[in-house]
Amino acid sequence: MEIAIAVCTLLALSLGCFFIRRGRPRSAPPKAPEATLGNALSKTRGFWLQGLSGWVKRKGSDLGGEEWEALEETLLLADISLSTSQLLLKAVKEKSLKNKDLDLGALIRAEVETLLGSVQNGWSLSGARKPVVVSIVGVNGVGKTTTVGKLAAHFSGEGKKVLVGACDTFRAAAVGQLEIWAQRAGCQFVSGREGADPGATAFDAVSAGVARGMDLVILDTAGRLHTKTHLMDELKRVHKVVKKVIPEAPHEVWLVVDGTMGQNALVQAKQFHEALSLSGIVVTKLDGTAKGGTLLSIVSDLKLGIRYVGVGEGASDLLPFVSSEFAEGLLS
Ligand SMILES: Nc1nc2c(ncn2[C@@H]2O[C@H](COP(=O)(O)OP(=O)(O)O)[C@@H](O)[C@H]2O)c(=O)[nH]1
Ligand SMILES: [Mg+2]
Repeated sequence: MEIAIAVCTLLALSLGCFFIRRGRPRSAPPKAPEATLGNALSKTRGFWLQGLSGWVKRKGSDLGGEEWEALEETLLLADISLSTSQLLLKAVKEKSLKNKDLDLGALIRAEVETLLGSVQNGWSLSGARKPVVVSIVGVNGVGKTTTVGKLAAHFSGEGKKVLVGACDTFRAAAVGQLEIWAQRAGCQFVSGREGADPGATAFDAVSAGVARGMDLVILDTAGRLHTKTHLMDELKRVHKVVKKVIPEAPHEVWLVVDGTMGQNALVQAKQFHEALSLSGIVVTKLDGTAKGGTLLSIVSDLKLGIRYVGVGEGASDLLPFVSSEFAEGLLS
């Protein structure tokens, strides 16, 4: 008897659960946030607004010397170099005396935008030269191959003829990784054998780019530490070889830096720029970091434009850099 009651109770309970579940509206799977600069900066913004929370509503004209120093320290903690934070605050101080009504939050945001706008950011593929050769350089693991793949997908999607060259011939896996991106992007692909000379591969890729009438040739190079002189020399050689095909090439040399690295990204940018005379920067992994402020120092200290930012691992997670959007995303 007792067993029968227990079985009936269990049955009733499970039936009840079944109907309650069915009755409940199904919740939609969580939607990934849209790939925008503002969304990618959410962690950095949180970090900045937290650090600056005591300041943003204040007026610059009310601040004493020690308070300006404390504000400078706050900016240093937000991954801004000393020279950049001094430059920024000097301008903020001057403007706050002229515009006594404006609070520090508005003034800092305006200065961030001015500072970022002082260089040429973003990029467009102009039709005048054909093919345009872009060399992608940087240390290991920063996202070079992924960026090459995203760029190929973007410009192929615009109807441009794109060829990618796998000059990272140290590892077979690196060549294979780029080949997969090229297949997905529907673009052309040139590689050397594993262990082939990266200069020879670059030569082949650019020659094929000319012969096949490509609009854009993107060279993916092997990662190297900025401190290893012989590896930096190798990159110089790769660029020299490319000039045998097109004397002005590579037209663009972009350093990819990992946005999560903070001030170390600035150190890398300085040394790569000294060795190779960069024409622009791509900052990746901005989606997962609170260290987006580093970007300001790269622009301000090195006068290098930010071409694109990586905001995820997918093909469409590459955004052109727009200084006003960045300033708003940082401090809105
Ligand atoms: N979250 C995120 N991950 C990225 C981004 N760019 C690259 N990655 C990841 O970083 C790792 C290294 O990328 P890879 O392109 O192989 O770096 P490489 O060694 O410089 O060529 C891979 O797991 C990529 O998926 C980005 O913008 N955001
Ligand atoms: Mg790679």
